[in-house]
Amino acid sequence: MVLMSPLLFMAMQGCKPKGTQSAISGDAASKAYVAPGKYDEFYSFVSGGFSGQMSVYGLPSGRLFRVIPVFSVDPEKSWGYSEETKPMLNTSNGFVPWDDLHHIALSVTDGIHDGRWVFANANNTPRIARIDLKTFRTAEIIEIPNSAGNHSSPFITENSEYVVAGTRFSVPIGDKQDVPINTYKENFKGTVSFIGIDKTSGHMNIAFQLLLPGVNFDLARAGKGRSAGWFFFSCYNSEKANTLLEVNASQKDKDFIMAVNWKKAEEYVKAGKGQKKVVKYVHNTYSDKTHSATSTVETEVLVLDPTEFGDIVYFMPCPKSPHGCDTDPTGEYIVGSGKLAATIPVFSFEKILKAIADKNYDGNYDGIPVLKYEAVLHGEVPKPGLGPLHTEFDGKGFAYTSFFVSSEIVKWNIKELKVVDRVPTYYSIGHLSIPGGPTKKPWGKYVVAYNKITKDRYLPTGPELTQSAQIYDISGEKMKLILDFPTIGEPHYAEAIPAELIMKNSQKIFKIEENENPYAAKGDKFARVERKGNEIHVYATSIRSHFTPDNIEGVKLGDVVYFHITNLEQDWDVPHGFAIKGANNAELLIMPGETQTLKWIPEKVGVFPMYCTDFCSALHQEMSGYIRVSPAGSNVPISFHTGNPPAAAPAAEKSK
Ligand code: K7E
Ligand code: CUA
Repeated sequence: MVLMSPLLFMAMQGCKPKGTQSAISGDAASKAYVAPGKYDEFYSFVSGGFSGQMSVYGLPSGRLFRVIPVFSVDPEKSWGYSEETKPMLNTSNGFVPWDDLHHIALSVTDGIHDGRWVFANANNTPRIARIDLKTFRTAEIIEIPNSAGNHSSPFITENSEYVVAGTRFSVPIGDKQDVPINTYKENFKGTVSFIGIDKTSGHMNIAFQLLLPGVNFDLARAGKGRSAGWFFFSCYNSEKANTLLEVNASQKDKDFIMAVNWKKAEEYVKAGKGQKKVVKYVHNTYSDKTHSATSTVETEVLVLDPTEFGDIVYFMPCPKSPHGCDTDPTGEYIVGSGKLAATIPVFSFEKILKAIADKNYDGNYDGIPVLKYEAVLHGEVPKPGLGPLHTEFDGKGFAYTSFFVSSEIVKWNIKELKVVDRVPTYYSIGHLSIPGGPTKKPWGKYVVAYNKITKDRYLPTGPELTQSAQIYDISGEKMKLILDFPTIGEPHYAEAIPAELIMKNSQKIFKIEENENPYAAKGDKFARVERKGNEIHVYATSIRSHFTPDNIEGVKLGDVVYFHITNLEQDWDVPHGFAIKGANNAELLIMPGETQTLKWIPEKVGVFPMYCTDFCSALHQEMSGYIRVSPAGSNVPISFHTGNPPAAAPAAEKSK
């Protein structure tokens, strides 16, 4: 029988704070009020967890603006349903229309948000996505080979040189894949991948991977300022357990924070070091010119084994099963949040450098030097709370740590390691987010709690409840709760950025003359229907309030019909939709100047209505048409029109 410590038991359960009614004081709520027609001060990008999506809210109002499909399909926008977007969800395991999205990383220049892209991770089938903030659409997805449970990801370097992706689960790597699970200790390895980002286009490529001991990598942060050439990763399961991890990976008093000198690793890569390993992974990009995605199979990745170099990777002991690993705005302090620890250890970058220079080691772990805990420690925050998870910063010398078990946010002074304030959260907070909190220049003002448990906070909706987020004003000395707002599930990390950094670049339309989709009809006169064997290609246009063509005949059972719809509008906020009765995929939602394609395989003989699904004008209900499907072998010729029918309708046909 396995005994469990009371702390471990509570860590699993979470616990309710005393006095569950919210303590909203005075006019606090007015701080979250954004009057009708007024804009929010910040955009907040919130991970969607097991929905595979990302959602966009305004702060401080908590209003929902957009749900962006990332690793998910979305019938509203036809993401993953239209022929143009399907390749975005291609992987080495085929089409994967779901994932578990935990973390957000906004692009930065000189450590400050620049509003260009937001990156997100897929845990389950390891991938990183880049979303273009001009269009709020997923522009690129790259699969991460030699990884399993891509949790420690994506985290970004000070000038967006790299996003990193660390594997949560260690796995057998290389040719020998079919091994007994109980050979974990000899055969299982961890990796972290450094994914290069092109400065202008944002395009990603896997620059190199580090081959590492078989621990679980949990979270990470890049250094800043003086520590900008370094990366820090939290690791648990240094026990290398492969079964009943809740007990077997909680044995040691300390696990590790791993410090990586990525500038050094980069030098070795430039000098031609490392080994190219053959491995298949998929890389998908979406073009706003062709309005379609391309999926490419990559076959090679460069792997560095840090034990061959000795000066890339170091382990720092960290109590106990660390989850969050966060660097303060100066880059000097690294905060480890041991979810089973009773303190918060804070490491000093200066001391890390000194300990390395002095070779102040406490032996090694699988050939990687372990730095002495006391030598690298700035200090511990004593008795801060129970179950620390994540830390953000306000840029005024304070850190804010979330505590899952004691269900609170604790504000503490980084230099003096003193707790200065604490507020309860409802309930069991996971991540927290301060606008600019992970950057060199936090914008501050608010901290948002993303809670793991909702219980009695909202009207019940059956067994599954909405998700519970809470906004606190942090402009004064004391944190003040100003708003509860529900979110779509399940939020983990979020990042918020001043609205003007994104608004100024927001795209309104796609220029029709720049549309390079090979199936575009850039004007009514190009609208047509063509047969190629059993494929019917409908090149249609949409404009308020009709389709051209809107009457189509000559389709037969056994045909595959492709509706290529080009929206000719050139005004902001005039999408047209397209749907056809019996289609077993989704509608299309086509932005001004864009072309999208719906594949339809008719299963029945008859006449099928099609219509615009987006209320676009006073005559939106009139925006419709018909397509006729005849039996296989019928002699109905292809014909199409809008308005006046063709002069000569086939005579043989009329008598039928
Ligand atoms: Cu703490 Cu996956 Cu970032 Cu959730 S993780 S809370
Ligand atoms: Cu177009 Cu409604």
